[in-house]
Amino acid sequence: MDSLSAGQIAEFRQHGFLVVENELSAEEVAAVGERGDLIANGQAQHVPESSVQLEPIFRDGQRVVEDRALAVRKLYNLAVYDPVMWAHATNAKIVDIIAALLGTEDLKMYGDQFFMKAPETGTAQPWHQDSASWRDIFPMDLVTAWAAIDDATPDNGCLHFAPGTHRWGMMRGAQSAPFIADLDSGKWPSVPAPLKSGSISFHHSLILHHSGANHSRLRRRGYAVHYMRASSWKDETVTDAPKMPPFKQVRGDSILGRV
Ligand SMILES: O=C(O)CCC(=O)C(=O)O
Repeated sequence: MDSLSAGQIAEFRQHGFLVVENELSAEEVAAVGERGDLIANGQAQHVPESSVQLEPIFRDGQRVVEDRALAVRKLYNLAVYDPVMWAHATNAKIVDIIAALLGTEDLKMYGDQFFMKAPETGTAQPWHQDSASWRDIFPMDLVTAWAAIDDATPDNGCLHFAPGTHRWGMMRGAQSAPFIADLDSGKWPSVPAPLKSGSISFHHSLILHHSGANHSRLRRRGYAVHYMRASSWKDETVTDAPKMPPFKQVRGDSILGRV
């Protein structure tokens, strides 16, 4: 059976994102959630401390909390070190969908981020395009699988997407500011993407998206894995893009001279 219908692929191409419900089992979700908490608590020696980023109020000492998992904003570059996260990144259910959306079985992981968004203190993620950061990777046609570990709702800071904006090209700083103002004022439409735990949203690397602060008493953890074609090319002359660990093959073949 195909991982996605033709209608779902057309929806992704038109809107730049797609929600797939009930993709992960409760066991798969628990494994990723527990491993994320372990890493956030500094109990996984195989993951470097540089993969842990605290929320600003905990970083500058304004607030303290006993359970460090509740002070972490995000964890990143986990799957290159951790077998549980790598098992998730290579989960055939997810990779089949990525292969259908990117039109190839030759796939690499660009990176991964575990967004912790703790109750009451988890901060917002402003409107952005992922490829505006990953501007050394061409074509700018990567796909993120964002897996809900907890239920994600408008109240606890679920993702919001601006449908169709992945067709506007890459914009940075002043170039995107007027459109972000339009999104904030409601002049241009955006939609929340609430997800039940175990559901996954897939989004294009050029779509404008954001998430709100967590105003609730519930956690909103989400694990995002970013995928690209193995035929992608990295422009080594771009020096202000994130410094990433070597890109791991997720499926299929690597291609000489490419990422
Ligand atoms: O989880 C969030 O709050 C932000 C996620 C995001 O921006 C992404 O996965 O690209």
